Amino acid sequence: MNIDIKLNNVEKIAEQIRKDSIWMSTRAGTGHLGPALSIADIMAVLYGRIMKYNPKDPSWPDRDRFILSKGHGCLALYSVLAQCGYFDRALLGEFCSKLDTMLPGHPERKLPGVEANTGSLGHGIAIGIGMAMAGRLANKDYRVFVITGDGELQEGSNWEAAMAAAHHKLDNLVVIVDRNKLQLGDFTENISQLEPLAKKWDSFGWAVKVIDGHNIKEITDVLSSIPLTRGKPSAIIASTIKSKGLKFAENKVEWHYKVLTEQQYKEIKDELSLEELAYE
Ligand SMILES: Cc1ncc(C[n+]2csc(CCOP(=O)(O)OP(=O)(O)O)c2C)c(N)n1
Repeated sequence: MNIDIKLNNVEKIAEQIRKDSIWMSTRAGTGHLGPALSIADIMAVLYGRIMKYNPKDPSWPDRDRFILSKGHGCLALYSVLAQCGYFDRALLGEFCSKLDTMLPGHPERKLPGVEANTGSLGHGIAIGIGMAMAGRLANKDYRVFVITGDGELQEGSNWEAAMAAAHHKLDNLVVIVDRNKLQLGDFTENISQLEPLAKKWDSFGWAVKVIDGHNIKEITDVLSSIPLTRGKPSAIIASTIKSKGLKFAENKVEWHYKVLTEQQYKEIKDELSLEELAYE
């Protein structure tokens, strides 16, 4: 089936990702909220404007593939998949609700629309390489999009994968680095320096672009011009703010794995037009 679905209001998709992520994590009393909020705008553009997919046929062979390598940011993925119609929105209420939930704290392929089980950091690019090579072998023109964290890039496996992708000239592979400059317990540059990050990707043979990861136009422009260079994989370093949209949590390390109290939720509920926190 050749269906190319486009949600039409990308700003609204991003806003809904933020609302759903706050709602799901507060309701469950757990989850990685800050890491989901930093990628909301990128996810909205990918699913609203760029990728081709068919929620009615999640395994459609010609679909573009998406891998959330920083699997802990899955609140954003769950929201956007629900918005696309991969499953009923009511399922969002099951986030981390029981052991065998379809929406655990890290994404699993049992949920329609999830292409890879992730959460153990450092594997998404290598999985993406496999998909990109399979596409080429099958003469398909689908693209593979991978979002990694910046702290995640401290895993050596990423650089082994980066070398392989360039060697195989995989210009159907796109890595988007969520450059929010924070990792689990500190700023990345205090733990293990990543800069000059763009030069690193360039020296590994990738075409590189640095963008503002919250500017819908910039994100759209760069993702509309893939491959950035023919014969090279593309690396997009998206400058973002961890917890973007939740003012008091923005750029604060402790919001890596912190959620709102019910009281805090009530206080911001009207300002952000959030849903009631219903528990049934
Ligand atoms: C292999 C592995 N080591 C450690 C962890 C624990 N862990 C979860 S999130 C995280 C920090 C990730 O930081 P970053 O990639 O910058 O993502 P951000 O949360 O800032 O979006 C760590 C170390 C993990 N999930 N996998």
